[in-house]
Amino acid sequence: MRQARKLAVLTGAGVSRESGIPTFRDAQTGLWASYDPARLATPQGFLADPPLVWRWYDMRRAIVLDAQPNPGHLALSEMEEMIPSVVIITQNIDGLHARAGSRDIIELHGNIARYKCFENEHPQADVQPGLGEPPRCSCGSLLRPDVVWFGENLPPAALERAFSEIRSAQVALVVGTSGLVQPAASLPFIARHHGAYLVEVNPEETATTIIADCFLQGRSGEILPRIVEAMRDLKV
Ligand code: BV8
Repeated sequence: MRQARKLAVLTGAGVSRESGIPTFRDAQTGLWASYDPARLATPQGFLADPPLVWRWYDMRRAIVLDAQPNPGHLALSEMEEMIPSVVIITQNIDGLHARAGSRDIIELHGNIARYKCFENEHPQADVQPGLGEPPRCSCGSLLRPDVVWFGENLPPAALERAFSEIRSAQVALVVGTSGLVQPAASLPFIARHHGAYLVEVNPEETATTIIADCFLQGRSGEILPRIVEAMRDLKV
């Protein structure tokens, strides 16, 4: 990593776990325990019950806005001082990489703090919290969170840039993702195919571990700062 010109980092929900944001694998709790995220996070789920899905995102947004970047996010930001080019490709919608100071971030699945309308994707800035149901855009369409739902295409520019950056990275660091959701999950394979050294950080083995050159088993909030320390100690 110390010699890399470009480091590409792919992050999933696990990197925000130590900020108190549950991952998709974590069981839903409280009044949401009986709902399946994979069904709520779909256009069909939203159209079937707009107030329900709107309230689900309100609840998640409150957790996100209350959360702080953890040492894992901060370590990724510090790597920008030691490696000429660091690009963060994230599946997360919580905005914590930006709040940790990372400067080059590709949000593959959007951002829970942004809104757009369902029919025409008109962006909508200030939406009153706690409405209990989606307000309407000036065009009449229901507002929704500006995130990518299952069955929806990723923003083409973001996906194209992610493929391009991962192809030209000397090192790819895959942190906190189960590697199950496509097309993000194909990025580590593309990195490997283009000769990148693949490092994975996760407390558990995942679908990516089998192709990793180096699997650092543990929590990202503990391992990523140790990688930064090791890089600082290296006199290169
Ligand atoms: C697409 C935003 C083309 C919303 C998310 C049938 C019909 C339609 C589509 C499909 C289909 N079959 C397959 C598909 C494709 C589908 C897909 O991949 N499905 C999977 C489930 C099989 N993908 C899509 O639909 C994508 N679009 O393909 O468009 C298309 C169009 C039409 C029809 C077909 C194809 C869109 C996918 C994006 C969905 N939106 N999020 C929201 O958040 O509400 S995905 C959401 O779940 C997250 O963003 C994230 O990407 C994913 C969860 O993955 P992870 O981030 O990896 O989190 P996870 O909980 O899984 O794992 C956490 C990891 O952290 C674990 O490994 C754990 O060990 C680790 N961990 C825990 N603690 C720590 C830790 N790691 C480090 N430190 C710790 N402390």
